Amino acid sequence: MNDPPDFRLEHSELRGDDEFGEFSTIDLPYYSDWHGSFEKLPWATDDGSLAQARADVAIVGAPFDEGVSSRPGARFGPRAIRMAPTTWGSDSAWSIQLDTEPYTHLTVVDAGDAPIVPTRPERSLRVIHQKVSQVASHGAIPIVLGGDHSITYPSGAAVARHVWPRSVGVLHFDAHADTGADQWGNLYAHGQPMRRLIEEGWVAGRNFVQVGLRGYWPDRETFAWMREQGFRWHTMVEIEERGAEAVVADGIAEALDGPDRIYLSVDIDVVDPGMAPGTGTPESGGLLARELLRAVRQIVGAVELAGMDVVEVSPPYDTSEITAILAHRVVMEAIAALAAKRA
Ligand SMILES: [Mn+2]
Repeated sequence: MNDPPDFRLEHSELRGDDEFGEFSTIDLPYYSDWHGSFEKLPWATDDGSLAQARADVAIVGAPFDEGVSSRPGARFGPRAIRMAPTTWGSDSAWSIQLDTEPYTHLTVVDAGDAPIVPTRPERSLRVIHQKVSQVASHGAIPIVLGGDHSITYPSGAAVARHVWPRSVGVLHFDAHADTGADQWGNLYAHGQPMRRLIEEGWVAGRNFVQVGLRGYWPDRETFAWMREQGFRWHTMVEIEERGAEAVVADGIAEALDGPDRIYLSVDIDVVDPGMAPGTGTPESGGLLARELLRAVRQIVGAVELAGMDVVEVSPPYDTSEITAILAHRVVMEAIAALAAKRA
């Protein structure tokens, strides 16, 4: 049996002894943790409470935006998504789309934020890896609220490590491929996470499927590298021509061509900036909000979900909480689709 790959950041010489427990909740930055939980769900933030909760799903915040290449602010994403307005009390939530009560069939907790502090990006990515690993080790499916897209590298690696030696396919919704070699010399910024996951061996290139690509980045060489790795991608042009549902059905089959479970990564900039303005690198001509929500139901209803993230919500650029609400509903659709399968 092969050993799981190496999570390269763990070998940094600058790594402290107990980074994860280094700061108390009170010492963490003001935008982290101790605001309201997602959907007012119970907190289960440590091993004891996670063991007791025996949750099916655990929300994890990753308030990190030191990987952005353009406009920052995604560190405020977890707080905004948790606080997005709803019209229901969480106990009585009822999915009209799926005809189910999400919290009747599923135990969901909020595991709080990974203990991230600003100015130490590599440490932040390590503690995200540790937090997602912790949640998964207690049997809960982690749903990570970003944060910029850098967090998919430590989060996806943690989920892949947890299911090892079985493997995950990745479904990645994004305007951008995020497969750049480096960003101004940084290997771990938000344009690089997918390349790190492939290079370190957490996911096979042929099971890495991207949906919604458009615009002018990355460049031709990067797409050539993706082709060499066996990546499959579906551009917005293809979605315009074939429709989102048919494209997503192909994506599911490609991601599961080998692996038996899925890591779903949703960059909110896959949606048109008109419906998701609060993001750092908007790209015109994206999905409709309803197409993304339908895709999440389609995917989670059809596959075994091993982990998920929703990233790149940048509240300083948001208007009327439009983007935070959409990200919140993306999470709700996943929870409701998991519940509908249980019902
Ligand atoms: Mn992205």
